[in-house]
Amino acid sequence: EDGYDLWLRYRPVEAARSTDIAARTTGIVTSGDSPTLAIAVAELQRGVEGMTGRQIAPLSALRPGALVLATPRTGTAMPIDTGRLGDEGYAIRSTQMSGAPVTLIAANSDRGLLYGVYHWLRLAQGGAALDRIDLRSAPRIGLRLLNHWDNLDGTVERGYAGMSIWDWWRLPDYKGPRYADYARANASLGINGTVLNNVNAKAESLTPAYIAKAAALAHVFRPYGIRVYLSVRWTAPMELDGLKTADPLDPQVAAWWKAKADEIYRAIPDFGGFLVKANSEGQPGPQDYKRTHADGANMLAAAVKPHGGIVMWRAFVYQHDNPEDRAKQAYSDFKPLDGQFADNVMVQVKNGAIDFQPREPFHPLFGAMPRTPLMMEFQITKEYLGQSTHLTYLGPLFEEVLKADTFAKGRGSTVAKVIDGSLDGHRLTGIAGVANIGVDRDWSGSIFNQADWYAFGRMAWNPDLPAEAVAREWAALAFSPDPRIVDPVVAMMMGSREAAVDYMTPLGLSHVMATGHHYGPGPWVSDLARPEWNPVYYHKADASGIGFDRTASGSDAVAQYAPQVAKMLANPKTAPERDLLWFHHLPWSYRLKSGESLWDGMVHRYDRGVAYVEDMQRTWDSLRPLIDPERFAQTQAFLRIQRREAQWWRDASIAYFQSVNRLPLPAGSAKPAHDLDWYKAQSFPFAPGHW
Ligand code: BDP
Repeated sequence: EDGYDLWLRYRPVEAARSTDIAARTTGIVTSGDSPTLAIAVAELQRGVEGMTGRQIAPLSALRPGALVLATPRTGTAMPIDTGRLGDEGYAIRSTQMSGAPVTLIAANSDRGLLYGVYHWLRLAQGGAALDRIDLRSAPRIGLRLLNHWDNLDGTVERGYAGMSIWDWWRLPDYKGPRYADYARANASLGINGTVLNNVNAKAESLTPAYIAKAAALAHVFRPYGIRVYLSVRWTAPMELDGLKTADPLDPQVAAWWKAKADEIYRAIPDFGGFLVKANSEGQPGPQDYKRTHADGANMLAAAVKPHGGIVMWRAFVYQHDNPEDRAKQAYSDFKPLDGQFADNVMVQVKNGAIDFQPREPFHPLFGAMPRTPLMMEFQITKEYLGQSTHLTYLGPLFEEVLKADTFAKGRGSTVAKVIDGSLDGHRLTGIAGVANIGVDRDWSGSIFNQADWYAFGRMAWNPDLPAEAVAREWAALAFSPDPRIVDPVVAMMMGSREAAVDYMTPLGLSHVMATGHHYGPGPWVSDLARPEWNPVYYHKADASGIGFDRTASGSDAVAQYAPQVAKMLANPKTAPERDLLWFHHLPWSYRLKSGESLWDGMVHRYDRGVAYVEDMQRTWDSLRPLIDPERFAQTQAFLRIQRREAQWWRDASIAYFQSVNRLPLPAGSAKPAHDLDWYKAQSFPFAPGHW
């Protein structure tokens, strides 16, 4: 058990359960012979054989206990109406066909059948009853994508699970087995697209040689229902073919992109489209030519439009020398462009307005651009949440954001409804997760990080799924449905992200991580070239108080939210306490809802975060008899690292803020282990993930 098998482990089940599964899998009835269907059948065979030791054969006729895979095309008379399942949905039902009790998986496409098969296998592995199934499921969001920040040299930006799984050098000739395993894992969650390369893109990914490499991957992924997309570098026409400009309104530039799109589609007929990071963190873009993001996006959109492609244009922008609060800049740039984007453009917005912090209020663009389909961008890789070793399950973060109410059209205008298109009637919908995948045997840098990939996929399919239900599913699949494992593991997971918030950035603090690699605390950093790169810019702590005033007396970022939300946020008494210092600069003596002072409350949260990790250690240790040794030992060692680093975060933060406010610690809270200079002197020149 080294984690390679993810949640598709199919380990032997106990005798009674095995008999039960066997009775529902006397054979497989299908018709058609597409590669996708072949994968579905092979997966069922693999799963059932793994769980029961029995091989199941394809049947030519119905038999009691058969598994039937059918679409309306196959001509099978089905007791299921597939009408509203769309292209990717499925239904599974325990039913009778020709007098025989069977399990029917029905869909409108073989892709839908594949998703249905994975669902059935999830039930079988997860210990669910298999004799009375009656369910229907269709994805709420159309494009469910991973974004790989993988570089052509094999490194991964913010990757903590080893090098890239794309072996660009040996592609297209050598297609290692890992590519199909990758596709299989994604298909099992309903992920249907992948952006292969880093948003900080190199022009070379658009050369004929690299297009051929991408095409080889697309070929492997296609039967799994996964399309490939590419990130593009804005100045590619200049860098690759010597054009004098990358001005989006220049006809030669548009012609270059059109020809490039045609070339890509010749190699990859179902190519998904382009992802673009432009005019952001030093990347070139249309603003370099005094054009807007819409001008840029629409020019690319025209190039892919004849082929059915799309453009995902990122709203993660903030400008050098722009004195405006960084949290406001994306909205300032994009809100005025609402209604100006072509109909095959989506604007991809990070969940919060700064950058994937342990906690951020939802991005004010959600709900503010009704005429533009907005995509969600979550970060699955944990750049700011403990990287590979901390156990910080992201399901609750995803859920918190998706459920947040924008009030754009009154109460209930949740972020989920913005991105699933229902709020504003968009048919083009999408969600992206920045992948946490690398060549590590366990794919994600730790066993528990696999749960974040899992949760992203499941919640992309259904953004209303509660994080806890997803954690239960995952724990049952990753370990065993045994409640003696699932209950404590889920309990650990569910509070783990809040614990990281507590020991890193309590009460709405943000971006206090060390420079560059973002590993560990650096709240004192104040000497970086751009003001908004410095932690002191974000916390604004001084002798009298702490926090970023984003009300009317400060940057007025609150005004970017709908009026009800803005009003609620503008008052420290009504703003959620968890976001307090994001929106308010307050005296250290400010009274929290608990009655304690802001400073005491901060310290108590740091303490609570550390204590939570200790609790997780105790829980995990108690599970030793029930967990396989390799995964037990990895998690135990990582929790030890997390415990040490939580303390480090707490102590360094307290030492620094105390040097600013000179206040005593509340009774019962221990002094930091070292003085502030010791924390400042720590350096990590080879910390992974920032290349
Ligand atoms: C930040 C990362 C940086 C990425 C950037 C982005 O620190 O490495 O390039 O976001 O999303 O989180 O473009």
